[in-house]
Amino acid sequence: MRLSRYFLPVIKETPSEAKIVSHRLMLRAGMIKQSSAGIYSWLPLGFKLLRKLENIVHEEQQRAGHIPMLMPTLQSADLWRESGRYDGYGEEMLRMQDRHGRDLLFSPTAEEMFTDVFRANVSSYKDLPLTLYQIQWKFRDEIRPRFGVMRGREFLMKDGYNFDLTKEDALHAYNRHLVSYLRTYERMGLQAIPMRADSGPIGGDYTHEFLVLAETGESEVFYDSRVTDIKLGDRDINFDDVAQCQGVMEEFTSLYARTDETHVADEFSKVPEANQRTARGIEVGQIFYFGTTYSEPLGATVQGPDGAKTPVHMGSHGIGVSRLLGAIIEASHDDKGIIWPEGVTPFHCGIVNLKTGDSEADAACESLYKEITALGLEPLYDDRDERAGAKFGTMDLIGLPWRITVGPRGLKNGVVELTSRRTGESEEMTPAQAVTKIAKIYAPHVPVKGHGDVEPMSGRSFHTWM
Ligand code: P5A
Repeated sequence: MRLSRYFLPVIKETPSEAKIVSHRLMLRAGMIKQSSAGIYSWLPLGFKLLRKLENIVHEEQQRAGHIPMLMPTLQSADLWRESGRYDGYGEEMLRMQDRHGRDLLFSPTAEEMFTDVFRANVSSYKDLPLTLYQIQWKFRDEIRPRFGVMRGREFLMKDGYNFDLTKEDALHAYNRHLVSYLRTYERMGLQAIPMRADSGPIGGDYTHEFLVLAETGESEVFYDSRVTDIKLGDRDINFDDVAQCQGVMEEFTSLYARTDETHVADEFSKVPEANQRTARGIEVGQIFYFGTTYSEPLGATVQGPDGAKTPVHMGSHGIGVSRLLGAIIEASHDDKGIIWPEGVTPFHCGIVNLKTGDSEADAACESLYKEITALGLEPLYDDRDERAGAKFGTMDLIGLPWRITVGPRGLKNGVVELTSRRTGESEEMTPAQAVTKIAKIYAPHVPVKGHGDVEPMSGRSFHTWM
């Protein structure tokens, strides 16, 4: 993308309404614009990032064997009356009527809808196990929407629902989700710690929240510091392997780690004192097992091997996709702006032309642009007729992890400069060396067909399907 042809309305001033750094930076970097309280327009850069996160979530969901689909945002109140949640859900549910006076609601979650699709189409245990998911907008009329996309009223969620014959099978689905969520967050450059939590209006006894530690987090958390040493890394996971998924689950959840809702001071005191930590965290996901809470009232049954009809065991699992953008920025920024991890960056590198109009500088930038694009990567070329300082400021603000700076003086010696946004370190090299280095940096991040056994969406490589 050439910056002169993009739409990137960056803001110089610090927006006064934004209380936390991620909200400030998302406004300043031209990613979002508030439309009304807790509701945002996603400008091109924000939209591109949202799609990047969605791609990672899709890939990891499908790697774990889960099947994507899409539900409507508006749902009939009758379904929610069947489950008994319509009256109980309270004021967070946005309710409305159509012209015929029928009650509708904007989906805050979709347990009922998925259970309805299931009961209409599945009747035998032979079709199980089954996990369906979507990435779709949700609406919760939060009493205090705040911190930008962190606590929005309209927000993007990945929500998945598993249907299993037995509790045991459903607990494998629970563990499989826990492992696949860990992979998802790690690919986004985040450490999200699974913590015991409260199930709230979703219900059930088994639930874990995933928390990213950050001072600006809304949840108070208590944990054994040794949990932060456990990483999934690139170990090989077979998501059908019950014992392996359970093993990973136990490894990540056996140390004390709880949100304030489930915190027990007595138990926490048994953690060696040097390891006791109290901190704040951002909830970026939550998984539940709730058995037959929805399948029983909605009549979602299957015929078991013995011929008897039994309600299916279910769970649901959510990732706050739009909130994750805020969480990544909270975890990765400095006083100049955002620092995107390579796995999610909206453009792979910036190209800054120090002297637009200089024929040599222009030509060198053009060929860098072409060569990097030919690698299947997306550079952002600042070809505007602007001061170098303004160009650097924009690149630092929007946080591309790598910048190639091209100017007439360097070109006289045959070199350009490659700068890391994270460390600020620069290295002079030939343009060809810069291209090779960029290719090497992104080699593990370029999604190619045959990545695991995941089919790219709509037959195109994931990073271009938007
Ligand atoms: C699981 C999926 C559920 O709704 N039903 C379907 C279950 N879980 S949850 O924990 O309530 O929400 C899942 C994730 O969505 C994000 N989230 C939000 N993000 C932005 N603004 C909000 N107001 C908001 N509310 C929830 C969180 O990341 C949460 O973990």
